Amino acid sequence: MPTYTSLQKEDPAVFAALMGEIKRQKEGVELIASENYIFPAVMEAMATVFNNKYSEGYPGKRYYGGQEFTDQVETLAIERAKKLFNAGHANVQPHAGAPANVALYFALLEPGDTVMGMDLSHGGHLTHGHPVTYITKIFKFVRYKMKDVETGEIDYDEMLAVARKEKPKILLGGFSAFPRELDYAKMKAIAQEVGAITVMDMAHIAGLIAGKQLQNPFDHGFDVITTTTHKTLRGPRGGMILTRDPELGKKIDKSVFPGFQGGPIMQMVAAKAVAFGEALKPEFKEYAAQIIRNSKHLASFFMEHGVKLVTNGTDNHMMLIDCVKSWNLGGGEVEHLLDAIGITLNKNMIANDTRKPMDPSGVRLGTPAITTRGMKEKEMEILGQFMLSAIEKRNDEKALVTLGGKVKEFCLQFPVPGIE
Ligand code: DSN
Repeated sequence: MPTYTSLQKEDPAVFAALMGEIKRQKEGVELIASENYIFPAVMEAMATVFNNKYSEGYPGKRYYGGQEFTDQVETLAIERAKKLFNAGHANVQPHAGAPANVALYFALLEPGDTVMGMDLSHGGHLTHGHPVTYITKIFKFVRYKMKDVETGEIDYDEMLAVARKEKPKILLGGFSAFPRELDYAKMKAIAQEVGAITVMDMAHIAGLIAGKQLQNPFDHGFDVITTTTHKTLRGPRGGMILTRDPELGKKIDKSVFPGFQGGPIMQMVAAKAVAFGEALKPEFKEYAAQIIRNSKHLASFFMEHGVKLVTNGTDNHMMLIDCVKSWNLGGGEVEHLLDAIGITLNKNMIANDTRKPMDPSGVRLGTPAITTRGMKEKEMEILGQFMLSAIEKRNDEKALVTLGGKVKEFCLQFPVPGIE
């Protein structure tokens, strides 16, 4: 672990908060499906003097001098990203996932154009056109949904019917709360019929695609992929846009800079290069496979113990529990209860939820972070049992304190990379 000597001396208040967070991460179980522990080498790359450099433009075409090494590092990130996802073009400058998606909309659309994405209550993401986001003032968003919430099957017939009617310019795949795979080939066929560009926001599953455990949308003819780099990929917080089409690549580059962003955050670009290098190593495939094995195992454990999972299982790293059907509790209550014993997950709306976003029926959980700590199937059962015990003993404060102690003791056996 870094020593943080200067930080401790110059800013004890921030140092104290950092020490608190390190302790929290070591002693607790991280089940938020979008979170992970970054590779130690990625963390080192983030805290570097690349921060000091302005590098507007792209490698070989910058506005300021002194770019020998920023060009090197951005080129490494681009080439590794292309290799990892079998893409022809990569823009590694988006500061995060939301800016990547917004820059992409502006690259491909005119104001008033239509995007068709997954219904937000069925697992879609805020940046796919939630009414609270400003992009909905500029573009129109229409929806597709699951046909069967018991299996998670998307209603592709309805998708085709709506696409014929609405003529979207983009048919968008991707989600933040959907435990199943999309049928990319079907989506591509629908998009082709109505003349739409196919885009997949793979943020949640990027590491599972990089590790060859889930399908790559490019293999089914998708035109563009957007992603974050810090979830299953274990990279720095940031975004990326990939395509195989050189003309789309030019539009995307122009949209990211100068259309939407200013200077790239070059230490994050360096860290992305390191993360992609890690994901190209053979052992990353085994890591990605273990994430899914853990997720399926925990899902089966829950279902064997009478817990109702939305879509009755999972194909990826995450699952959604219907807390009302499982225990007659709200998702917020379950989140709060588990937080108290050191297990972190998030309340989440479920499909056709009758409750409100701040008090929904479900919780979402995922296995990327616990897999990074080295936990396997046996540990999934221990964790699942901790959760069920907490729910069973929710009115017994003393029992919960004892349980919290056991969770901490269990966690400390699995070091967090980079802060051992
Ligand atoms: N906040 C992330 C998630 O939890 O899915 C994505 O925006």
